[in-house]
Amino acid sequence: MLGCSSVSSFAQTTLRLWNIHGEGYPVTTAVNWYAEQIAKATQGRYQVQVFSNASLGDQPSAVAMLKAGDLDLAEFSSAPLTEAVPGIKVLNMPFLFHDSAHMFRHLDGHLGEQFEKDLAASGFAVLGWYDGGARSFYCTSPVLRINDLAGKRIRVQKSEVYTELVVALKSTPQYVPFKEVQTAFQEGKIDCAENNMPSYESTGHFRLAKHVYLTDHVVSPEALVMSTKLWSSLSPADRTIFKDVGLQSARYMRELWNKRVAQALTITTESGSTFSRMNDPGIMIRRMAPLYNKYMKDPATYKVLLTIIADK
Ligand code: BDP
Repeated sequence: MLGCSSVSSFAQTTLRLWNIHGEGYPVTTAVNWYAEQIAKATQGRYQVQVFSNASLGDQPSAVAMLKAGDLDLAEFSSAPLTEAVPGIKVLNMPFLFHDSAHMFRHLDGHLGEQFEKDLAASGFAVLGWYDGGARSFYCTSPVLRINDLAGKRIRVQKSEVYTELVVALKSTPQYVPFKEVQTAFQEGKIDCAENNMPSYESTGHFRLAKHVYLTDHVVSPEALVMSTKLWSSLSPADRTIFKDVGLQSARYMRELWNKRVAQALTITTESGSTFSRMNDPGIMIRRMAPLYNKYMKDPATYKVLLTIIADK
């Protein structure tokens, strides 16, 4: 947080917000909107400076910076958050949420409150849950059935659940920072990656890995967060402003998201990507048995899993 006295009678504080995506991506549009609205709602007492495109470092380092108080705000996917807070690991579990609507029914309710408490205890004050959509695999060679993924080097985010998921498919996980995936494809270091369709398109991965295997294996959220260090220094009135505007930005982001998914499908199809949908999800779900067994036994996750499964 940079405190600087302004020429006017009140102090102005500049906050730094980290974001991995480029201009025009739903997350970027929503956090830019957040910055504008915070300036308005606080009559300029707070200015949020948005650093997009991971210009301040990759996601795991941004998580560390936020925890250390070197960053004030960030928009993270659930993978690095689950590394920091084991209780929310279920947010990356394969085939747990059917779709974003199912996920938000939980996140906008009791479960979301519980996750927010867990995250706050680890240094992240959640201001809004954003949509991370449904993730699928895409490869440099055709994938028509699950067994075609076996033996492939698949790029994943550095996270326990994603690693286990790929190992359960008899593939090799490769940890590559998001911004380096394109080069890894170009240099032949990976055969596949997995992501939602807006990221597949916005990163240009679709030009290098044309074969999409539509599995929707993980439906997960992202979150706009503030460091709890900063949060606890705010007045109650300012906390309300930061949270309310955060919730509004999340609603805005979710609307933008749905449009962007459709747009990404059109762009990638027109450029020659091929899509094959997994015919029998049951086969992949059965492959995930080691993960379900593990997290159903883990005291940090089993209650949450049961709550979601009970309300499918
Ligand atoms: C994108 C997320 C981003 C992640 C990225 C990844 O929006 O936060 O860093 O996936 O796979 O969908 O690394």
